[in-house]
Amino acid sequence: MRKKESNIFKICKTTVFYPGKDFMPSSILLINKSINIISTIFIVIFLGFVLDFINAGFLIGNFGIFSLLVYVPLKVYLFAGIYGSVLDIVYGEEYVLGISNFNANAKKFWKLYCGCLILPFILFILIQNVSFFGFRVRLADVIYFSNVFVISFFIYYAAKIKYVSLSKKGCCTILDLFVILFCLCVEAILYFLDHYFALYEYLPGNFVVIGRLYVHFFEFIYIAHLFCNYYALPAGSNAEEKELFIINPAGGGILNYFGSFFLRTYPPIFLVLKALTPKYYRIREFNRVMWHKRYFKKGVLVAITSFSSNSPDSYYIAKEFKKLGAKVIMGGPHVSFLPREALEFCDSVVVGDCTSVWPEIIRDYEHNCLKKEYRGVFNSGYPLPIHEELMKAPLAEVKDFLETTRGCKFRCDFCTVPAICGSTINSKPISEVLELLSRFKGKYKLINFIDNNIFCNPQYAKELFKAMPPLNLKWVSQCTIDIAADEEALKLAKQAGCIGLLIGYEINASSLEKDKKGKLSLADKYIEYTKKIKKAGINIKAHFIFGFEDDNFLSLFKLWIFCLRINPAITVISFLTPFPGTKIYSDMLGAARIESLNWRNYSCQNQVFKHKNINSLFSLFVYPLIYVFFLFTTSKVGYLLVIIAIFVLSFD
Ligand code: B12
Repeated sequence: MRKKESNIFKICKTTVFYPGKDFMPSSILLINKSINIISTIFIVIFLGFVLDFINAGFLIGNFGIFSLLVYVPLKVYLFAGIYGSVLDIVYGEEYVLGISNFNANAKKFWKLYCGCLILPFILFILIQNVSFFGFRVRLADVIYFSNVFVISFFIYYAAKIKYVSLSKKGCCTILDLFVILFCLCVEAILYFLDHYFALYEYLPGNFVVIGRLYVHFFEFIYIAHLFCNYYALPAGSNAEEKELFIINPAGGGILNYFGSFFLRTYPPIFLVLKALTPKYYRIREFNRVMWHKRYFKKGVLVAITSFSSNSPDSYYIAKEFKKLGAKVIMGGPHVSFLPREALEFCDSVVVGDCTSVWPEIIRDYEHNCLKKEYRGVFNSGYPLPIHEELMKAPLAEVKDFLETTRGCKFRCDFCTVPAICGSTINSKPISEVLELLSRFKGKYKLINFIDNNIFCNPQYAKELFKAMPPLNLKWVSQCTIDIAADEEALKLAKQAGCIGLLIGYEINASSLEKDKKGKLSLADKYIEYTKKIKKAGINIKAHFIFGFEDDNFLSLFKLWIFCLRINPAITVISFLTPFPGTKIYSDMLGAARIESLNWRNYSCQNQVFKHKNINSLFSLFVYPLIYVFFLFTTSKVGYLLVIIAIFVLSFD
C-alpha cells in the first residue's frame, strides 16, 4: 500500500521531481524561457548597469540628492520600457526587444513606474536620520530598495488586474515562489556584499552590480510570465497568418560579434524583402539579436542574409528551422558564390540579386514547389517598389540604405564587388535620390551613403552633388582616392555636404602591390591626393590592408609611418581576407594556401591563409594590438580617445 503522501510532497512531486505527462515541470520551463528572454534584452541590463554605475560612481558623489533628477527619470524609462516589452515578448507580439517598441512601451507605462520609483525616495527623505541596527540608511540603499520595490509593485499591479490572482490554481507553484524568493535573496546578498563588504574592490568591472541587475531583471521576467500566461491572446494574432522571418545573424570575430549588437546598421536587404513581399505576410525581423532557440518556429518562411563571417550562424539557424519544417531561403555575398554549401542547410539559395526572383520565390513557396536555386540578375538596378518602400519606411531604417550607385570602376582582386556587380555600374535616377534625401532634410544632421564607391560614375556624381546643396545635409560615403584628381568633383562634393570619405588606401606608396593596375597604382599620388581632400575640408577614414604578398613587419612599420604622414580622422587596418568570389580566393584555393575555411574568421580581422612572412598564430594575438595601435597613434579620433582615457583614468 503506497504511503499517504503529505501535501507539500504531492505538490513537489507534481511540479518538480516526478515526470508527469510533460517531462519538464512548468517552473523549470519558465526559468529556461525567462533566461532566454533576459539574454535577448542583455543590452538593457547593460544600460541599467551603466546607469547605476554612473549614478553610484559619479552622480551621487558630485551632486548628492540632485543626482536623482537624472537617475530616476532614466530608471523609470528603463523599467517602463522593459515591462511593456516583456509583455510583448511573452504574448508573441514581438520576438525581439527593439528600440522602437521599447520607446513605445516606455511611453505607455512610465506613469506606473514613476509612482513606484519616487515613493522610496520620498521615504528616504523622511527617514534620513534614522538608523536600523546601527546601519544608517544611505541613498545607495534606497536606490537598491527601489529595485525591490519595483518588483513588488509589479506583482501588485498585475494582481490588481482582476483576471489573475496568485492563489488561482496552477497559476503559481511552490517552485515558482521558491524561485522568486531565491532570486530576491541572491539580490539582497549581492547588494550587501557589494555595499557593506566592498566586494567591488576585489572583482573587476563591478560584476556584482551587473550580476545583481541580471538577477533583478530575471525576477521581473519570471513573474511577467506567471501572470501573462493567463491573459487572453491579443486580438489579431491568428495561427493561419503567413509569417516571414527575415534574419541577419551576428557576424564573426569579437569586434563584429559585439558590434552586431551595439553598432550594427539596419540591413538594406530587409527593406528590399519587405518591399517585394505581399502585404498579407506578417514580417518578423531579427537584426541585432543574440539568437535563441525560442525564435525557431514551424510553418514559417525564413529568409537569411549572410556574408562570410556570419554564415556559420546562418547555417545553424537555417538547419534548425528546416528541421522544424519551416522553409528557408538564403542569399547574400557569401552564399551567392557557394550555393551548394548553403544548400546543405537550407531549402533554396538565391545567387545574386533577389529583386528579380523574390516574387517567383513567394509564389513557389505558396504552391509548395520551391526550387533549390534561383539565379537573380546581379546588380539589377533599382526597381520602383523598393523606392516606394524607402519613401514610406521609418527613417531609422532607410538611413542605412541610402545608395546612389552600385558597382565599381575598379576590379581589385581582394574585393567581392567586381564579382557581385560585374562591370556594370548602376546609378539610381537622381530624381529618386533627391526625393528620398528630402525625407531627411531637417531631421538628420548626418547621412551615410552605402555606395561601394560614390565616385564610380564621375559624371553622375557631379550632377548629383550639384543638386544636393538645397537639402542642407551632411554626408559621408565610401570613395576611391581618384576623386582628388578632379578638383571640380571635390569642390562639388564639399558644397553638397560631404564631410567625410571612407577611402580604401589599402597599401602605402612603397608597397609592391602598386605595380598592379587599378586603384592601387595610384599609391604614388596618395600624399598629394590626401592633401587635396583635406584642403577641400573633407575628413578621411583611411582603410589599409595588411597581408599582401610581400608584406612583413618592416612593411608594417613603413605603413605605420605612412599613416602618420596621412594622419586621417580614423585609421582602420584590416587583414587581407580571401572572400569567396574574389580573385585572391580562387588563386589561394588553387595554390592550397587557404589554412582555415572557418568562415567566422572571414571578418577582415584574422589571417586565414599561409603567408611567407607572417605566421597566422602570431597575427591572431598581434592583429588586435596592431588595429588599436594604428588607430590610437595615427588618427585624430585616436588621439581624442587617448586624451579622454587619460582624463577618465586621472579621475580617481
Ligand atoms: C552596406 C555594406 C555594409 C554595411 C551594412 C551591411 C548589412 N547588410 O548589414 C556595413 C557598413 C555595416 C558593412 C559591414 C561589413 N561589411 Co560590408 N558591405 C556593404 C555593401 C557596400 C553593400 C551591401 C548592401 O547592403 N547592399 C544593398 C542590399 C540591398 O544588397 P545586398 O546586401 O548586396 O543583397 C543583395 C544580394 O546579395 C541578395 N541578398 C542578400 N541577402 C539576401 C537574403 C535573402 C534571403 C535573399 C533571397 C537575397 C539576398 O539580394 C540583395 C539585393 O537584391 C557591400 C558591397 C556590395 N555592394 O554588395 C559590402 C560587403 C557586403 N561587406 C563586406 C564585408 C567584408 C564587411 C565587413 C566584414 C567589413 C569589416 N571589416 O568589418 C563588415 C561586417 C560587419 C557585420 N555586419 O558584422 C563584403 C562581404 C564579403 C563577404 N563574402 O563576406 C562586401 C561584399 C564588400 C566587399 N568589398 O567585399 N557592410
